[in-house]
Amino acid sequence: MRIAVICYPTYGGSGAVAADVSQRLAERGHEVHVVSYDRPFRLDRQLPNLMLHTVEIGDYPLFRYPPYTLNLANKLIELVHEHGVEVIHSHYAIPHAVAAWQAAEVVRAESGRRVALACTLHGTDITLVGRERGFHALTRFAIQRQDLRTAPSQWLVDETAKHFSESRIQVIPNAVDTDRFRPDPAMPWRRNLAPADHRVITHVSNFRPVKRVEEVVGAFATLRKRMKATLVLVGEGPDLPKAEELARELGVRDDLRLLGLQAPEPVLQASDLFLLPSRSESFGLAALEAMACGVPVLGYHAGGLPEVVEDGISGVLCPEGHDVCLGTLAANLLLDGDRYARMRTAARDRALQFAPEPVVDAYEQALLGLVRT
Ligand code: GMT
Repeated sequence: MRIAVICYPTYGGSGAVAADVSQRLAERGHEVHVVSYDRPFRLDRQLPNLMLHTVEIGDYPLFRYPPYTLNLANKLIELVHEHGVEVIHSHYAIPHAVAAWQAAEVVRAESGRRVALACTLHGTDITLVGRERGFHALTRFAIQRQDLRTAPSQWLVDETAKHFSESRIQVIPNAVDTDRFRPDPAMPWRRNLAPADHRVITHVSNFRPVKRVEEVVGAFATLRKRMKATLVLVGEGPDLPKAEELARELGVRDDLRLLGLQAPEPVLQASDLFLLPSRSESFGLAALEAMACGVPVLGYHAGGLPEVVEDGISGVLCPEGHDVCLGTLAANLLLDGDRYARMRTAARDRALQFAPEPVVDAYEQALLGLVRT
């Protein structure tokens, strides 16, 4: 199969999934053309049949806002003509699904050739951005015009049905590379993250409002009253200054470590707990990566997280918005050594159920089904 994969290159779940699936499909012999405006952060394999095409962006002075979607559609048309691309797979609907549809229409009108369209809905394209009035009508149209739609959780399928009148969506969960994300008893980073008598509580994200960083800090401050602990934040984003400000207000600034952009594995391997208090996380790839390292996750009964974290077994879920509950139950867990040890094992076991091979099988079969029809 010859496939073009469109994704965002920036730190975030959709780019990570797109890069991982692209590389694994290429390893299986498919010709994969990744299309983005920069190199996706996890696209690090060199394979002769895996190509990256960056989209050149028009900068004519007349354009106050460069028309990226048009440049992207144009690039896709070129790829179909030059490489015989048979399927365009958009990761994140906006604007990728629209550009893919435009390209397919142009190719069909000019050469009568049919290019199949697939789109993986990831989260905020459905729950937030796609629902904005300025995007909704076109996003709904483009999603409905795809030949295949996938989403990482049943929860996101239901949200799409509710807000975009589209329910023909296959659930294909996120996967985690359990060799790369694995417990490391040596914990080489532990010493540098926090004093030896502290517990290490971690949150990894792009610090957008949807991540509720204030509730990460709130939960940590509750826990901190019961034990010595350090809150380690990995990543960058608009709400990161809020975290620092609130930590200062709550008197825990000295126990906050901001690591910026880092590969998360060594931090997770040195962590005791992972906090993810989003209200509308479609899946929670960051949580799955923590679990693969043997780190129990604390979050809410909200979004797709309960499809990943089993409450009381591989993590703990609180009612939505109750960060005091998160902090209290986190402290209770850490103070109960036996239960905590069982939960570490269960977190890793749960993550093993999201191994890459079956997930890539599901993508491969679904995409091949489009080419064969
Ligand atoms: O930042 C991104 O790349 C996309 C982001 C989003 O805003 O939709 O992440 C989503 O996609 C991931 C991979 O499928 C999921 O694991 C995340 O839960 C999801 N994020 C949200 O739904 C907030």
